[in-house]
Amino acid sequence: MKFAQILTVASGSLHTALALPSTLPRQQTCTSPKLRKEWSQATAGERSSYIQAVLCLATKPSTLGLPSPATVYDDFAWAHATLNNEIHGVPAFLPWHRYFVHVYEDALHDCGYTGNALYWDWAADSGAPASADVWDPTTGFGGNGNQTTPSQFGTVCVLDGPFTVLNPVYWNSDVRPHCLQRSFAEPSGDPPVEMFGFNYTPDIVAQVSSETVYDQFNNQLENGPHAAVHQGVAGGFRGLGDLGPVSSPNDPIFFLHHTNVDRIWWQWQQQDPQTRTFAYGGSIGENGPTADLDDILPMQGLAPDSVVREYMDVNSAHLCYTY
Ligand SMILES: *[C@@H]1O[C@H](CO)[C@@H](O)[C@H](O)[C@H]1NC(C)=O
Ligand SMILES: [Cu+2]
Repeated sequence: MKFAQILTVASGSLHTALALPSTLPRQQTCTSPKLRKEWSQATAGERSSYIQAVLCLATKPSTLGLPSPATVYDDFAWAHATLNNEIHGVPAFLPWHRYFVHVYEDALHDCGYTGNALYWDWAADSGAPASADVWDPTTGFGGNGNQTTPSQFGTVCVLDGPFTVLNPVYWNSDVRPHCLQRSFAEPSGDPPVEMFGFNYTPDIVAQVSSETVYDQFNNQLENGPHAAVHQGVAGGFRGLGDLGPVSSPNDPIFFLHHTNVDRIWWQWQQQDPQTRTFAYGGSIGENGPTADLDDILPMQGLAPDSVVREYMDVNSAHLCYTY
């Protein structure tokens, strides 16, 4: 089933996919990789420029031809939502999201940001995630949504910070404009920890990273700590925040979260670069075909479709970054 869907996409976009042939020799090499920093390690100027660029995305009309009032900001949520089955629960989860973060970084550059993608090291903040620097109302992304509201769609609006002005258009792939929604999960467990912090501790990241087989590692990272952060930010009892549904790029924290997921994959690759840089495989869906480095990574027109192989090595000329 999933293979059929992927084939449909592949045949529709064969020409764009071939625009990045993996067999041609590279013209350039990666001599000075760009450093991706943790949010709190970025300078005040970088953080503020990053936030301004995010706001700028929401002022540009959609480049995917989505109907007004959709903006470039919405293009990312829409592309992610419509590709849901091809990019989650599959081996391509990690390389697809690596490509997606890279495309977003380019979009921020088009909006005046000169720094690199930044990440939120949620494991470091897992003891008290709601107090993390990233939620700061003046230097960060603002905090929790309004938790005194009735539990209905669109009521848990973020109350402070730079993103209260946003009006994301999509919820899943439906047109349902709303203010940015967050609903931090209430403290639970013993001792109680908010936002399911106990599910993305440094110990859990270390345990996931001890998996030696790519497919097992990819699965455990996606379904374990990656999913827990989505639920922790969005899954409080007052209602679902924007980081919950498949339109999750609606919450700008998505990209800091996924850059951190990418960093954990990079660290795993670095443990044995010879073997692991191109370590890939597993089946596409239950009893599906075997995943291959030549599988298509569709990008819905945000950027040319590519292939998995192009997004395995961060030292490639077109990625060229480090953590
Ligand atoms: C939060 O929601 C409540 C109930 O809907 C509302 O009365 C209040 O004004 C909201 N708070 C803010 C700061 O918007
Ligand atoms: Cu995703």
